[in-house]
Amino acid sequence: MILFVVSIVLAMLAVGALALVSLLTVEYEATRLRGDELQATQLVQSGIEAIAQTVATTPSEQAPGEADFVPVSDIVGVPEGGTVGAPLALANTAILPADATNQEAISWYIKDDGGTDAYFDKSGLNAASAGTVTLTAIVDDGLAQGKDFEKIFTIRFYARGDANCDGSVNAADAAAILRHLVRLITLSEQGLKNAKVTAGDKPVSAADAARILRYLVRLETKL
Ligand SMILES: [Ca+2]
Repeated sequence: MILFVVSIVLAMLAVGALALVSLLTVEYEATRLRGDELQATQLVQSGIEAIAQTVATTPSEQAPGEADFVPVSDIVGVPEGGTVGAPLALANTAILPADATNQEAISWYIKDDGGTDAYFDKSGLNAASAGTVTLTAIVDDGLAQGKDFEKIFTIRFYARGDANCDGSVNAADAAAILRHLVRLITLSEQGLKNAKVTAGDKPVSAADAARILRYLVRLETKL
């Protein structure tokens, strides 16, 4: 009987010891895993920091010379008006800023001739009749390598004889010329160009007013 009791006690002790060992093992394993997890987290964190550091210290990629590139900001000096039959030179246009990297010639295209039958020749822009011409000006690689600068311009062409620039040619234009000559009014720069309907380099005179009147009564077929 005593032996039996001892056996039971021993057995219980053994089971208890086994349970304790199992418990300790589980605890140890859990601690080890937590350690691994912590280590892994630290590794990830240091990796992120290393990448961040690399990004911060690596200069952004630039093509050679790109850092010094000065983009075109504008094209100036484009005339706003012209006279039918008189080529309008675009030679006085300029690219801004003056130190823009790309100072290549400006390419001009007729975007919309506005019914003027406008065309370019070596003298400049020509229009066969009055109206507004829309031009596109392009500087190749003006903004950056492979990126053009582009701007739209409108140029109004006036008929020859339209001294007062009102879009039609009539007796009022002849009168305006005469009034300008006696300094009652001052014709605009464009008006003076339109008013010059006689040949030669002489300034606008009464002969131009007379020619307009002759044209209006069909003594002249064209101005
Ligand atoms: Ca007029």
